[in-house]
Amino acid sequence: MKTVFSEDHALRDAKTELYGGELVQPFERPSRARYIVDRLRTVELGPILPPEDHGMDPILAIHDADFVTFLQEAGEAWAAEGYKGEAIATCWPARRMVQKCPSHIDGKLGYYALAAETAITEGTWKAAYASAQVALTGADLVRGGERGAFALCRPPGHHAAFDMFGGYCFLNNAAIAAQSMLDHGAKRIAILDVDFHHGNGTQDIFYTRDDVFFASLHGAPEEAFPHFLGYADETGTGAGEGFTANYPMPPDTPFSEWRKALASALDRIAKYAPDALIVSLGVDTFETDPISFFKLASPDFTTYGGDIADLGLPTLFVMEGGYDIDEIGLNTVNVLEGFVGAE
Ligand code: 5XA
Ligand code: ZN
Repeated sequence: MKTVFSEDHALRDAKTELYGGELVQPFERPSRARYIVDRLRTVELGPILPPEDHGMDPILAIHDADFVTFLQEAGEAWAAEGYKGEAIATCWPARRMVQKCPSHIDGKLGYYALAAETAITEGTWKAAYASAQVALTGADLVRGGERGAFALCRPPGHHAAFDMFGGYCFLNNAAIAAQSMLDHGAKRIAILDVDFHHGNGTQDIFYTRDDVFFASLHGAPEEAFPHFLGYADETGTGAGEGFTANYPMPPDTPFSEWRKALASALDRIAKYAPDALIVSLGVDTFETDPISFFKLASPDFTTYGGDIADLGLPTLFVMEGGYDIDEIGLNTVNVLEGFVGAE
């Protein structure tokens, strides 16, 4: 299986994350990608290719133009203010307040942020742009006839909505790849989100549409980030009614239960009969992930990679979360090896 990867991911190197009331080293850090690349090389999964530049159009096909401009300018605007730390949102247009974007960088951050853990830094835009190009190049590979491809995206994307960033995400790589496939002739695309966290951004982007089926397996929102989306009764609206499927699960969910939810999601996807499948691949479902609460063990990742392959669809894996640095390479590549082994 081919992997697409950009060294520009390392430009996303925030020093702080607001976690438990402290500023800590971000869980989403450059070494995550290095561990995955090392494992890809160890098992010789296939060539690792650089992305091709598709420009801004595919990004603007998914995201609000003013939001994208904000992402491009926020690092500089923050520095110009003379603040000492990294750009973190501290106020929001909460209930019964005006939903209008202010001109001050503090107001802009609050307007576009869905959470406060994610600092914007000088290199963030370039890394996010490269990450989107990685996903687009992966989509090209699958369109070109590859049975499976891996877009090693960093920063991740599934929390990024039409006009919101947060949860370590800035541009929604999976959504951008899906739209690109549709724009190149696909009629229907399915996105399966197996990250521990609900893919609120992806759901938001496609919630009213019937040309993308979105299924997410995740920690129940009562207990887990992003907390305000991902309930089972969210099923789409308007033309999109019935094209979103959510599988929230409680703390300590073991693989046996998780796999039942996966089987149900795969069954729904098979009935949808998409032209291709995009997997938002997060391995923070791992039993010792530091910020999650499912109980998958390393061999389980291989098993479910095989389950996904059994669908028989052209499949693009897009990297999302996973923070047990020691095991992230093993678990991620186990999914891909499980997929390849079952083809
Ligand atoms: O998939 N999303 C993540 O792994 C980020 C979670 C951020 C929690 N504050
Ligand atoms: Zn996650």
